[in-house]
Amino acid sequence: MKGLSDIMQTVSMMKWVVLVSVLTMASGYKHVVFMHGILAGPSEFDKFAQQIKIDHPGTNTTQINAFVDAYSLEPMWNQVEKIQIIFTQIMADNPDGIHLVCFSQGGLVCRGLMSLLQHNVDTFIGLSCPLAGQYGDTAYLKYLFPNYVKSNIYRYFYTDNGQKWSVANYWYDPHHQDEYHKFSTYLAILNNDTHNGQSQTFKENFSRLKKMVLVGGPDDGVITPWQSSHFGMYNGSEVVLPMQEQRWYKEDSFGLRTLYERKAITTFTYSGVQHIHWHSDMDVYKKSVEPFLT
Ligand SMILES: *[C@@H]1O[C@H](CO)[C@@H](O)[C@H](O)[C@H]1NC(C)=O
Ligand SMILES: *[C@@H]1O[C@H](CO)[C@@H](O)[C@H](O)[C@H]1NC(C)=O
Ligand SMILES: *[C@@H]1O[C@H](CO)[C@@H](O)[C@H](O)[C@H]1NC(C)=O
Ligand SMILES: CC(=O)N[C@H]1CO[C@H](CO)[C@@H](O)[C@@H]1O
Repeated sequence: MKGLSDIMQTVSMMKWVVLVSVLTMASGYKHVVFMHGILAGPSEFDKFAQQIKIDHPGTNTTQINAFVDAYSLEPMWNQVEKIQIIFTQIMADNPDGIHLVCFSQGGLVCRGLMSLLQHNVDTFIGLSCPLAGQYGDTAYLKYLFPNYVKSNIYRYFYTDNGQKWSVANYWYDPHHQDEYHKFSTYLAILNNDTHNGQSQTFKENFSRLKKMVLVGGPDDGVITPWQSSHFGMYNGSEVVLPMQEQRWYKEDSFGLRTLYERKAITTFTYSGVQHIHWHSDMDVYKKSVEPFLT
């Protein structure tokens, strides 16, 4: 009798296991990939990754474990080229699409991936990413380059040697546009500010994105101008112009306008959130992350 009840118990457990697997498979939540920011690593997204598994049971997540800490200062194209190997595998495992949540510099890594690859990203969420570049005196800049300030660091950043730093690759000095055009190997290419043979392919690939969620705020303290998180940038008078007034938006140089006209872009502005808190702020998560990861 004991044997039979054991068997019955095993059978009912197996049923339960099968049921759970079916539910997991049928959950339909897409795989979520998290990309960390500068001088940091995958653990930056521990909190959101844990929470999304609770809120959306069955969600599979990957926190990209590459270019961690000091390695995050390597040139952006090096990062994109290596991370695309991990990324391509995840996309192949998830033919129905994935979601991408990126923080700070990580957002520009993600922009590179989405331009370079025939990707299947459904939703890209950028948490305070310098998407239109960076031009500001910050603690990071002071720590890394103590002999420079924002007004003169172009002299180093806009050189072949300077471009060996990730930050230099997306440095956007509104007062030194000739040098920017001449030297920027990353942002100027992605924006098609510098003519390059791949611009059409980059645009087609980027436009595959179904939804883009842009998150930032005036108390960020690092991303400068903070509106760069919404694709805004300074003009030559250091007045911030929204994306709609940027040349690359008007000419739809990389697909941003295509997305906007498709009503695929949602922006969020939060006050009181400092840069290092975006990836763990539960209010931000509840309103701007969780609802989009379906
Ligand atoms: C989660 O994703 C990884 C990477 O694509 C894959 O190797 C793993 O099998 C997935 N796990 C589940 C439960 O789907
Ligand atoms: C920057 O934009 C402001 C507001 O539109 C304008 O007044 C100013 O002339 C612009 N500066 C340059 C250099 O274009
Ligand atoms: C990129 O810029 C060049 C001019 O420099 C232009 O011919 C080309 O059409 C642009 N590409 C896109 C996708 O707008
Ligand atoms: C529309 C599209 O997917 N265009 C290109 C994206 O990038 C790949 C290279 O990974 C090209 O082969 C595609 O043609």
